[in-house]
Amino acid sequence: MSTPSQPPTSRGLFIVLEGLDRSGKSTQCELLIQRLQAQGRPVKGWKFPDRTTSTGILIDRYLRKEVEIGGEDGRAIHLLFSANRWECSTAIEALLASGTSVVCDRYAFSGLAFSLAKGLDASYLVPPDKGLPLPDLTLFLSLSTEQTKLRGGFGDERYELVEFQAIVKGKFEWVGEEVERVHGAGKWKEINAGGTVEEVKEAMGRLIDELASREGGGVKAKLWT
Ligand code: NYM
Ligand code: MG
Repeated sequence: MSTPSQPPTSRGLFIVLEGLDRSGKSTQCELLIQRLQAQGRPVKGWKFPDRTTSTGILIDRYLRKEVEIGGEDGRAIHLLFSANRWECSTAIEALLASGTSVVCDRYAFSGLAFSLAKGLDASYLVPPDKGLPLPDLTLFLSLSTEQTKLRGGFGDERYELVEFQAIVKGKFEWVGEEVERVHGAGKWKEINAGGTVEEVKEAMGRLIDELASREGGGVKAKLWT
């Protein structure tokens, strides 16, 4: 007699939140994790740069301006940010495969937007991230430069300057178009982050519920391929 077969575990959803500094990503990641948990989905939060890994410790020191990595030329640090993602990619892939959803605070799209803002070329920046797990959905929390200024509260880390963030914002727009060009419409959604915490949470929740009802589980695919 054959044993009853187990229903196949559905793959977890891979959801990324992107946006400028101070756009409310970290708060919304937390709220999204709670929402998915309440729906009975196993879920884990992740954050890039992951400052806890070997490369992440160095990146953390770079961002806090304790060390220089390649100076004005942004290529070395770009590769390090990418290496930081690769360092975690096997663990993320394993979580997704085992049915755990992953909600990620920044990913390769920040890597691309911030390095483009330094003047580097996409043809150099994209290849290192090629083949990383592809998010099922990336939500871009969009805030005007004026609103960013009003929120203030920028820290002392590198890049936390209103002028630079304005350049990054423009680059994120291009990155979003590129995601849709390569991976199809619907993989990148912009959310107005100018509303209240509750409003942003509801707008995001609607998109995630729609995604979950459409896909059930996530879809295995690779970034930029
Ligand atoms: N950042 C983040 C990059 O420049 N490249 C990357 O690949 C990633 C993931 O690091 N200003 C920048 C964006 C942020 C900074 O992020 C640190 P956070 O979310 O403040 O820890
Ligand atoms: Mg920050």
